[in-house]
Amino acid sequence: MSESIQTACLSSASRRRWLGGAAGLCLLGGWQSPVFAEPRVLPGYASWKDASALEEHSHLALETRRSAMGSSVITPASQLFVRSHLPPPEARILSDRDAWVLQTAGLKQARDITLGELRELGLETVATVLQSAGNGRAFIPGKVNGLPWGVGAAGCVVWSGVPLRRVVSALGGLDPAARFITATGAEVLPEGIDPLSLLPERSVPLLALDDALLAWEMNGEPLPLAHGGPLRLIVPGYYAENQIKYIRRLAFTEQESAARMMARDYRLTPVGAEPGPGDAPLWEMDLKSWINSPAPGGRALKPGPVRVLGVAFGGTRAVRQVEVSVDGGQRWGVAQFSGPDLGRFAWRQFVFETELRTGSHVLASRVTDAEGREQPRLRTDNAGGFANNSWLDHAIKVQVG
Ligand SMILES: Nc1nc2c(c(=O)[nH]1)N[C@H]1C(S)=C(S)[C@@H](COP(=O)(O)O)O[C@H]1N2
Ligand SMILES: [Mo]
Repeated sequence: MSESIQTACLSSASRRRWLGGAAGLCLLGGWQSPVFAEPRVLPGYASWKDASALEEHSHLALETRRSAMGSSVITPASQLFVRSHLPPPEARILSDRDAWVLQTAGLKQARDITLGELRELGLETVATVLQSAGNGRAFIPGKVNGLPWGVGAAGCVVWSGVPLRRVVSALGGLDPAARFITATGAEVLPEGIDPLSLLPERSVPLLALDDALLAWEMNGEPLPLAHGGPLRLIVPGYYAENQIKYIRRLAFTEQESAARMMARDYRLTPVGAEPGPGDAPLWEMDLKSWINSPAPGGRALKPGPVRVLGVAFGGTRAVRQVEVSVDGGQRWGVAQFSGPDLGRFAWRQFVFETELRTGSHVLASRVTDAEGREQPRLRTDNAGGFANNSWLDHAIKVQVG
């Protein structure tokens, strides 16, 4: 663990050098504390969140604790993880939400359009899993670059906004050359560095147009700044990195963005290789499940009946079935779903009732999606430690008696 904490500290420090006093920030940012230390005062932009539900990796990286995952499908905003590469724009961008201006390009009648105008174009609501591609990295042994997220760089959220298709048709339709949807965040970039090195910009393939939204509401409330208010691109079923917060520019482009966040980062780069635009981008999420309760490494359980709870999702596909094993994956039993089905982009909560005898047990869960794909036993290693959906890596050890 300490190794990955150090790694995260270095990369975070280099990103924040422009803020001045990188080393100092590293010390102040809670880095010396063990990963599961008591929460501190949350950073200002997230001060309204429930500190007891969150683990602070840095001021710009808050993870939902496993114990706060709950069992009622939707993750409350107060407990949802946060990840940003740069400090968010100033809070005053929320003072007049309808006046927010979105620039557009790659449309026949591309023009600036306000959030107030977007609200008139249509409304759709969708529940999605918001999950960082780095979620599960903490379970990879050895040194892996990036933050050591456990299971809590993920949540299930209801978004409301305008379908992107409606925006496209209102602005005259697509430029025929368009192949990607490229979104840019509104953060203020530091001066004196190559803007492409920090530009919060990602591209997704045009086929994402079918499901994508420009959202202004999250779980029934106006979108908070921490999660991209006043307006965020939501690409259901895609890793969270593609869901650009405080979207300032929406472009239908012939090429993928040249920003480092797209060209080098968040790709499946082979271990030891130099990342580059030839590596597969982290777009659609892989299917995945994990157990939230009982908690791994907690107090010993009483022998007898145990209720195993967890979450499962299929990325862009619905969940068909979840199985649970209490013997490290030798035998599996089918779990029940415990909450409502909010559609193929949401997660399902599952419950599995079993009996455990005195001793140590390895509990695992495994999801199968509607097309019959099964969550893999092993992860596919890659340089960034991304997309870890191995059920074995996510298995937990519990003590009984
Ligand atoms: N504008 C902008 N959008 C962004 C980011 C960012 O730094 N800037 N970070 C991305 C990353 S790395 C993740 S994991 C998700 C996190 O979403 P959340 O903070 O709402 O949980 O936002 C993505 N969208
Ligand atoms: Mo992320």
